[in-house]
Amino acid sequence: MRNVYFNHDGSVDDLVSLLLLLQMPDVNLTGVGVVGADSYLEPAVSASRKIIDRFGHGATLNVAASNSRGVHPFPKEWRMDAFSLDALPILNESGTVKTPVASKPAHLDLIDKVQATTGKTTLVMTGPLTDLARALEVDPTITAKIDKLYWMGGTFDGRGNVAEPEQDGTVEWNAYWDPQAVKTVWDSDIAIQMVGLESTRQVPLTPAIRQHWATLRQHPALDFIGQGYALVPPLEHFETNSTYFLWDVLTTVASETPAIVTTKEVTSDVLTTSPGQGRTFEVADGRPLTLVTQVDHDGFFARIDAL
Ligand code: AGV
Ligand code: CA
Repeated sequence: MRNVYFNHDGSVDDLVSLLLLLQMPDVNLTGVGVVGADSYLEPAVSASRKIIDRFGHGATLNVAASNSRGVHPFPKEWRMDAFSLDALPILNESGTVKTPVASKPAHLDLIDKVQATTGKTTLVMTGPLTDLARALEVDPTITAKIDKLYWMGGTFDGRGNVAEPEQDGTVEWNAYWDPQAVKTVWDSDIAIQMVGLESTRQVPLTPAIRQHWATLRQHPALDFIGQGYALVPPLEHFETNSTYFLWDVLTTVASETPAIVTTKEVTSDVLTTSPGQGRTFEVADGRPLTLVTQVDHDGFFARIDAL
């Protein structure tokens, strides 16, 4: 069993990632933190609690709400999805929510859970790195108890996904929300596996994969996945700013099933000045990390079905 602490930011693929972590037989989920970055905080926390109730196989967890604030806010239209997901009937059948909210904010909850867990903890983070950066400032000794960080964010190919003024098109959104947090985590000695846009571009949401999930909707977990991904636009005729990829789900599944990805070691740094704030780039003598480069597309989707 591997201890995993999950910190996410409430978009559809973040919440599907939570569901999948709860299905992994070799994962002992020790805690969940939620930051209202690519979501509003209240519905993202609420949906997380309901997912644990409905799909957690009796896991006794609580959900920590973050009080972190970003530098560059996500578009409101994207953040609204958490309200729809939280309202899906499949999460609201029982009419009550059992999984409690943790007493401390997410960055302090992360410290508490990592320190209280016997052995090391793997961190899976599918939003900005703010809570981890703040945790490192409060208690730098947590690094001794962190096995590895799996992070969805950044990109090394110069093709960002932030279409906003005052940036240069090279930056990924989770890094852009809080560039300094990425730098703080890069300056720590935590081992990092990074899933950036060069690999997530290989797993777009498509009408075909939606259709596949539709045929499996007699399984409640796959029904939930299909309902969730009905809220966001697929890659159909051409890629737009809103086209949805399985960014976070790839990160989460690759943390448990490494065989679905190919990786390489890179050394890198993070830009914290404008334009290009949040850009991750390769540099000799930089911070070492493991970068996911290629995805076994069919193996990845098959693993989701099997969980
Ligand atoms: O940059 C990818 C990150 C992932 O953690 N998020 C969405 C995933 O949860 C931000 C994002 C980029 N493009 C988006 C995003 C889009 N078209 N819709 C919603 N969120
Ligand atoms: Ca996310």
